[in-house]
Amino acid sequence: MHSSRFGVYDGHNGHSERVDFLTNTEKVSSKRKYSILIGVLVALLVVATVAAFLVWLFVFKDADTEATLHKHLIPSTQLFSGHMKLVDVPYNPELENTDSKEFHDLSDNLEAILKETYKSDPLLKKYYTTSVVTAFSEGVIAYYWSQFDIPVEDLSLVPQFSEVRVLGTLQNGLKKQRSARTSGIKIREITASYTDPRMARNPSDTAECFFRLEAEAKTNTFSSPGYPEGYPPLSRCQWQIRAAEDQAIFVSFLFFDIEDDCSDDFVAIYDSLSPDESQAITLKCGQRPPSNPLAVLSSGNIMLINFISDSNIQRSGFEANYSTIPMAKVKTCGGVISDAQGAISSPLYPSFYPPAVDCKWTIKVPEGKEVRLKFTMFRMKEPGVDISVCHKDYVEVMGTKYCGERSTLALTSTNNILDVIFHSDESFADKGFEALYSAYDPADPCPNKFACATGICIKKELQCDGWNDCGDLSDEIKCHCETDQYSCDNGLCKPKLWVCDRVDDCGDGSDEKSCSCGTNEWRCGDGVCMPQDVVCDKKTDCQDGSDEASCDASQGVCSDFSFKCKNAECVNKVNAECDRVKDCSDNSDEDFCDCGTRPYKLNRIVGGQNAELGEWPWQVSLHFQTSGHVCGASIISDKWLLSASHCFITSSPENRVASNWQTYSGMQDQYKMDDVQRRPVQRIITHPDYNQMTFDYDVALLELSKPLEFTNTIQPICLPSHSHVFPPGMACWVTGWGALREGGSKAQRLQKAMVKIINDTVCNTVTEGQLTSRMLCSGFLSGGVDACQGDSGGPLACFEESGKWFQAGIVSWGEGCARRNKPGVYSRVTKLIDWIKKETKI
Ligand code: 4AZ
Repeated sequence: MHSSRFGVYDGHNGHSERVDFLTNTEKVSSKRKYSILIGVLVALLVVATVAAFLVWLFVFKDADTEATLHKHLIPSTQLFSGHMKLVDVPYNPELENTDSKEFHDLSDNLEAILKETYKSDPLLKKYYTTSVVTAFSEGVIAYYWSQFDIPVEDLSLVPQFSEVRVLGTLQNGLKKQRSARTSGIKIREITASYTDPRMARNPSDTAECFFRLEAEAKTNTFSSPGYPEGYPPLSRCQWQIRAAEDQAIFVSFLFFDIEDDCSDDFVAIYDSLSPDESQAITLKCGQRPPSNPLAVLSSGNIMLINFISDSNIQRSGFEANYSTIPMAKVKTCGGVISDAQGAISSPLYPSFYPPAVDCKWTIKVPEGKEVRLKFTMFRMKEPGVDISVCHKDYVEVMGTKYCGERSTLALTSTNNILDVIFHSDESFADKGFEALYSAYDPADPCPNKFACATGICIKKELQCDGWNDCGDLSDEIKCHCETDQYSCDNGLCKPKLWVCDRVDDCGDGSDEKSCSCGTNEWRCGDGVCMPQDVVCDKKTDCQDGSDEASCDASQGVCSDFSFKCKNAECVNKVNAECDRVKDCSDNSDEDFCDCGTRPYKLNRIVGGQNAELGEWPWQVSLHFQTSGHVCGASIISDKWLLSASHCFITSSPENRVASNWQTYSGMQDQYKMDDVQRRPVQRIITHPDYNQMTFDYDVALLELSKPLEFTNTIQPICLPSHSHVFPPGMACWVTGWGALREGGSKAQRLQKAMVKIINDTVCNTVTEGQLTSRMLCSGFLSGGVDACQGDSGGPLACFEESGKWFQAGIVSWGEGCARRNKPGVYSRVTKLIDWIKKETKI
């Protein structure tokens, strides 16, 4: 039944024939001989077939696979670029013109020298293809690249094509040339560094995307091909920029929108006229908001910009301004400062500092005082730099070098003089730094304030509040713990409610140390111990559902904590939706996942709670009649916003009328409407179970009269599934234009605050039993950070490992704002998601 067509019974007919044949043997003997002959022939045929098969298998098949293999391998091109300093060659401006005879004569000559030099190395000689001199600048400096092509069969040799080998060969060649004292061009210095072959340009090929620009004091503009409609795939463009000898070149990108993966598309900028890695200023891709433009500066009077695109993803490209800045201005930095307070910054801050600059500031305050230096921005990041050594660009203060990216850096001097040294080398530049300095009295460093060990001053109330305000914990050690506080092993005091909540609040684990449950017990997320067999029994035993949250063993079994696929399958994995892993067989866990991402690359400024443009692209401001901003909301699709019912169900029936509301998406500043999309509200849907007394089911949906157009600053946030877990201790962000303090006025600029998810038992205790399962707490029991009036309806956004932002809560209520033991209460989106989906059909 199972295998009747293809299997072992196939020989059945043959067998009966053979029986027939045998039964006829006695009848005709000649017929028998004839049969034997046929048998032998058949046998020979079989042997021949087998032999042919074996020959094919071992000889031709291998050859065939090798050929296929070669088809998949591609020859390798190794490119090295650099510059040469020429001796005794007078500079002729005609050399800048690649069509001139002067250019051709000199470049032909140099290309021949390069070719000749590579001959001394057997490997380089064998695979050498060409060298091209691309430009000359004062000095005289010649810029070149050399190409080596390695065929597929020799790919194993590729690692031997190193910078050391190429440079070594070139330098040996120069030495020989010098000692031979031959006539002709003398090369004094040469560099060679490994270069992406896509960067090689041939100046004589006029069809290529190649531009020569002359920078001047007046600003001029250039842009990528096809801007702003979109650049074509496989673009290879180059801009050679030159300026007068005493001028540096400043390029500022007004608009920058390149594919996100820098291995496909990128802009590479060099402090040279060759794409020499050792003189790269920076390499960038992605999108940049106007608040964080890319602006770079050369150290000399030349700059090279390469634009490479490989991908088919259509992006607008870039538009850039270029101009000159007198070299004297660029390189003049540092000096002696004797003001009591002020600011210093790296040259041209917040533009990139130029390569190859050194500055020294000597801050001198009156005798008896000391200097405090607080960095408000510090970014000097460079690939391959160990930030404990900082051997490339750095800031040096009191013998210590600082580099990389730092969010909190504050230093104090030991006497009345503080030297600050800034150094940038030839390659890679960055934003640099900005720092505030001030004089202080060492006997009373922070009048009426608490002095952190870092030298900064913080409000007295912040000392011993369980929160690290100084940044180095110095405000939290040597504290006398209050009765409601737990005394950590490291001397910190933390609210007792934080003990055994699975978050290491002390930092040394002591608040979570003695909380383990018995050997046969399971510890729920809220610290409660349960018998081990409650885990994955398809029943929720822990209040936070942690006993059922990740049950691999019960794969496919559906519980309240499973992700339910569209085809009714269940996935028992924590936060399966939109995690870029296909868990459902119909992939429905990865459907509708175009959400929760920020298109803009953001600038990270130290401290401050002002949000950056595009940082929270799902945030919406709801304006009521002529009152201006009243509530927040979040974008969940192009037609729907999510907000809180209490914004609409108030004592005034006017609040329920859709036409009384306006929505503003893409807004950062309440008084700036650039790129903001205003949409009237078509329909307000409040939750039928919303309870005005308890704030239970505090959720509302706003249908827009016209869909939003998603942009860099307008994007939807991801909604969590019913089973999504936001564990206690998770750091999430609340945003809004609400009051800056309790009873205070509303913010003009969008504010952001990091708040931590608080476990439900603690939350229920501190809210005196007012918590329902449709609510969650987030904030700090120590107070100080919270949502406030006017933030209502806005999102509590949490960043998941999958790289997407999910909305865990909707700002709902709280006792005052930022009070101790009174965290913010939010509507719990996971408990309201079914209603949201039912109403919006998203
Ligand atoms: C309000 O009145 C409000 N601290 C919102 C949030 C909080 C308090 C009040 C939380 O809209």
